[in-house]
Amino acid sequence: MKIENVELIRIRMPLKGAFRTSFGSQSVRDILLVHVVTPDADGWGECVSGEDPGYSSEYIDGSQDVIKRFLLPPLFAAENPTSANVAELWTTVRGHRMAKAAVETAILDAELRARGESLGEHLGAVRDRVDCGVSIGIPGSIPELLDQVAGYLGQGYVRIKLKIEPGWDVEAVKAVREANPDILLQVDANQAYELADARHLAKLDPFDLLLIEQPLGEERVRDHAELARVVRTPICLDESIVSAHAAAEAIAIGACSIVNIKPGRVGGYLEARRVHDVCEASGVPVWCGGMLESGVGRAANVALAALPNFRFPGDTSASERYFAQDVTPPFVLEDGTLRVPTGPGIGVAPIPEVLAELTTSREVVTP
Ligand code: NPG
Repeated sequence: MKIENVELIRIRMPLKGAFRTSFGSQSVRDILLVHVVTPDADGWGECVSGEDPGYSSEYIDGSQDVIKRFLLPPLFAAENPTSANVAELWTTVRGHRMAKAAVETAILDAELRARGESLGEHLGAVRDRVDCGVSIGIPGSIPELLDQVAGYLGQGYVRIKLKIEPGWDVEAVKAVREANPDILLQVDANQAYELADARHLAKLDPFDLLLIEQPLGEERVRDHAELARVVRTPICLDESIVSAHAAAEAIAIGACSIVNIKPGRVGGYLEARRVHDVCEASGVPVWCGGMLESGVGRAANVALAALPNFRFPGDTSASERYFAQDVTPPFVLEDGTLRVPTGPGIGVAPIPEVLAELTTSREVVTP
């Protein structure tokens, strides 16, 4: 498909409350939207890299630079760039999966809009609503945490995820579990522990957690397999799983029994589907992670989460959990679920006036 130009739009979206994790605290999202313009249709993608390289090595200014200097030129030079062949056009660009995912998604969205097919249909969605959980950052105190948990359960969220780090783990989990004996509960450490903490992490076992997510470093895949021998709570990997190949290897050595899929982290929705398939073939359930996306990224995540092997509720919360004003029409929680968009492509687009209001910079890249 011929690409006329690509707009790189930065939007500033204040979060309703600060979101603190073991790798930092965020109160505003600085989001890069990729808008691909073709003669047949426009397409949108959201780049999920953070303002700083705290979650992974990617960061938003770097992503924008890579897109402009290394990802777009081969697309403009290609005869017929499509979502199916962009990966081949980028074989000389190592890593930068979040940047690649944003551009690939915008191209895929344009293709699907041009032929009137939804992303859900394209990926193989099997349900029209997805179960939603909520991820709670590290708060100031246990009473504050309990209040937040009660508030989200009251809104209908069907699963709670607590961020943990050394010094904020067993006590917090115990308090939440005692106050809510029957809820689906899980924790996420974002790499904050060492294998030497195995016995300490095993203290979470009595609290019947669905899973513990990425307790050890991204590259410590074998150590996760060791940890899984000491801890009874199922180990889920996030940061370590950067591709379908990485998923297959981690599963093969027993490093995880559940996988969090984030399309940005693996380089796009097509690779995300391959991760899904590899896990399914191994009997490993997956769930959809979140990166505090605007409605643009959320729409595509919800479509992905409708695939059959997404067996746990995702970090796919409603727009109002994050923002006073989303850039698209808001995603609204209904009975603990979000509806999978059915319109062509990702099924939503930024509302022009809201987009204009939130925009902090706009760059048009032409062939
Ligand atoms: O609801 O989108 C959400 C947030 C879910 O906890 C969440 N995301 O490590 O998984 C994570 C974490 C994250 C947020 C990671 C922002 C990177 C950036």
